[in-house]
Amino acid sequence: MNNRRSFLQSTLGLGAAWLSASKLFGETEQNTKLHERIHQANSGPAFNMPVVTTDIGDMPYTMDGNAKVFHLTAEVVKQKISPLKTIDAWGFNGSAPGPTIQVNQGDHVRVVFENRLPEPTSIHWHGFEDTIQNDGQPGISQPPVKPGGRFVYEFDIHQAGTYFYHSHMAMQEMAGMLGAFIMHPKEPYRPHCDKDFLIHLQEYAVLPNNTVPNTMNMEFNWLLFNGQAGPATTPLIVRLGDRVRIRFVNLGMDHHPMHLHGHTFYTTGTEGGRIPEAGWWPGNTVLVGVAQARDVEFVANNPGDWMIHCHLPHHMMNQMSSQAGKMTRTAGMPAGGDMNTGMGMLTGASGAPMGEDYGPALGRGLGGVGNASDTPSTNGPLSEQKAMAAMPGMQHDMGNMQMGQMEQGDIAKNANDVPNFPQDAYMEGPMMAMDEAVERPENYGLNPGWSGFMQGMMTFVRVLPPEKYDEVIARMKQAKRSNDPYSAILERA
Ligand SMILES: [Cu+2]
Repeated sequence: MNNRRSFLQSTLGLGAAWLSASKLFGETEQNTKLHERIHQANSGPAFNMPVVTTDIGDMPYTMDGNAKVFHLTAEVVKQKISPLKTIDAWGFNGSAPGPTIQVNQGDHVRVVFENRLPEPTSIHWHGFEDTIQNDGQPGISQPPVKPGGRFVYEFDIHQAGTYFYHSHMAMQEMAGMLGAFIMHPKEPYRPHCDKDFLIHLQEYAVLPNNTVPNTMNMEFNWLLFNGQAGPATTPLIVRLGDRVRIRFVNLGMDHHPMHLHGHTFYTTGTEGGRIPEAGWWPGNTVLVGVAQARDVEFVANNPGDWMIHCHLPHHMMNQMSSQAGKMTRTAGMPAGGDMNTGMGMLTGASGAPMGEDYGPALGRGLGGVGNASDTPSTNGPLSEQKAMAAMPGMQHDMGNMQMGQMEQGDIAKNANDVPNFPQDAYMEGPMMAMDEAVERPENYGLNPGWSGFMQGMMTFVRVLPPEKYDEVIARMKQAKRSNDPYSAILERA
């Protein structure tokens, strides 16, 4: 709009606000209101709100002279990604993704990196305009950092925006070795945001009876925000009227169209930093491609518990794939196979995932409901009882699940005669609810049973009226969590 305004101002001598310009150009009233909302909120003194990375938190630093010193350690981490699943990921400082580093434009930053993994690695600083010596390409710009080794990276920060750090070795990256690096601008953006959140988009392929992500697999069954699969993701808590920024970061294998309910946002930044205001574009879905960041901003003016999620249907589920073969009926993936076997491409070879002895069972059973060939797979059961019987691993872990009952009338009497039944009947609903298992202050007051309908890359933006907001914030403070990712907001509340 700035270009158009200055064009009008210089050629027509109009000193008027762009609002009158929009009338001149006959834009719709709805568009005008939208622009007012996004451009006018928070006209007071601007400041940089610290970024909140839910479920992950920040990396602490110490000062050495004028240098901010961070200690970044690559290591194996045991991470609970859902009440039903704990995995062995490779991450940093105890989590995967690693904690978020936050610095200011103009800072001098030193990162002391230590490798506690059993193989060489190095850290790439994604998007940094710095010297080649600090770029972290193993074997090219620096020697690989051996197990037990260290390497010191040193930066003068002159950029501003959403940047990343990650291993520059592909499989390590897929094992969880990634994190965010926020450079706050010297001159705060206007209008400033009251809340600034960061969400890492990540996917893992982990077999039902296994804890180790298969970094070669191209089919993913765990879809995560900040290392958690819905409903274990922590909602973004905002006060009605807040101006909110969300920074989506994608260092995975798939692209993710991120969709927000109930609001229109503007895309205001990329992995290359801030977009000039005239270039912001509106939407409710933004595609976050691999290696990209998308910063979106909106005024949270519509109260409610609004979903924010990846819109790829398979990314709105957990364990949606049996991967290959009847994994629920075997002790797990045969170990020690060659690469082709491991990729699940072979048919016919004894022991291969798609071999005769396993039978084809990708996805749901296709043999017609109720006939003998429709053997239980993770998403092809015929009844709730059979669904549970077909998932011994889940049953085993199900102590905390509420297992609400399906009600009479939930399933039509002739359901088994209907082509394509079941779709979501035994995958989403009260029997999948685990409100208690994922209880936390941020979930206070959600619709009971909500968790039965939330899976994969999903959480809420909870736009709360003042009293409800204060109640939730009070509960978050009471929880007194150490290294609380929300501390920047709690300190200001
Ligand atoms: Cu997705």
